[in-house]
Amino acid sequence: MSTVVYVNGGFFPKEQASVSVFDHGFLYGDGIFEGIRAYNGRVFKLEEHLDRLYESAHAILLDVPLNKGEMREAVLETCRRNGIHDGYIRLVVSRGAGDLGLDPRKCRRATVVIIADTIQLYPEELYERGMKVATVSTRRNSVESLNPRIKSLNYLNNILAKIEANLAGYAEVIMLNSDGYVVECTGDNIFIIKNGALITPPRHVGILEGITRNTVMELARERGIPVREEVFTRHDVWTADECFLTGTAAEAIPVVEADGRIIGTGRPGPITTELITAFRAYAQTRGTPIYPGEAAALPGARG
Ligand code: PXG
Repeated sequence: MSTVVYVNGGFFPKEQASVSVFDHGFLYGDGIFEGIRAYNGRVFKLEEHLDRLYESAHAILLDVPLNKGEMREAVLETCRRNGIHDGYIRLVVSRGAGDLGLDPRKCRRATVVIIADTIQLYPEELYERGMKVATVSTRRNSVESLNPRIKSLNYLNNILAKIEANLAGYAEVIMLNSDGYVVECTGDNIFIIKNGALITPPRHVGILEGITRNTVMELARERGIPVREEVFTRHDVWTADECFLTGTAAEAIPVVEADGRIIGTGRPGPITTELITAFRAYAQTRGTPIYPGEAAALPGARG
């Protein structure tokens, strides 16, 4: 089945799917997006992704030309037309075509693009052995200038960090905020485990409030694992019992070394392993059915 892309209400073969070069998403990174997963014929946490998208839109005064219900249906229909059961959905809303000035009021109508494709997974070996990370010198955007809670099309901050990661040979890297606290990675949230408690930075210090993050925190609480949202430093990562990252692409992935310091035993720890197992089971059985007829035959509920 060849890929078709949703653009402003129509479906186009991917070679013909295009937007204007005057779109302010292209000219200025003025817009927002979501990266969403489908597992086993269901869109994972679709409502949470739609809520975050519309909150980002509200924060940048962007009028999304579809309401949430229409957007939900457009996402599901894009999945259906591409025969997606397990895959990755990229939902983009940009400011739309305007002139060469940066004034968003010149853009008459926002552009909506939905791509549903398959996803390249990290090798399973990395989940079994754990990954090594390092801290980069590029600081995460400050809350006062471009709040990381807005999932904006302006990802240069993260890309600069990713370039540092590539140059140093790391798959993912830790970013600090301007106060020197650990906040997140280029495309993942970070967790440490200390004395049996799960700790992650609070959302006001400059993070994207990850949907995978929130799911893992909920799964931990259900299992009686204490969960705390607290600021911490690199020292706390180096001296943690366990560490892992979460994100739509990575799911939950163990970290066994940071800045050359071995974390815990140097192997994925028991709480990390328990939460990764729980997350995978949860993701396989929850979500909005793409093909309602098929879903009736599967266990689990919408949500
Ligand atoms: N922090 C940042 C900066 C992100 O970009 C996350 C945390 C995790 O959030 P979610 O809601 O996904 O748990 C992200 C998400 C990609 C890709 O292609 C990146 C993300 C999501 C999907 C795909 O690199 N980043």
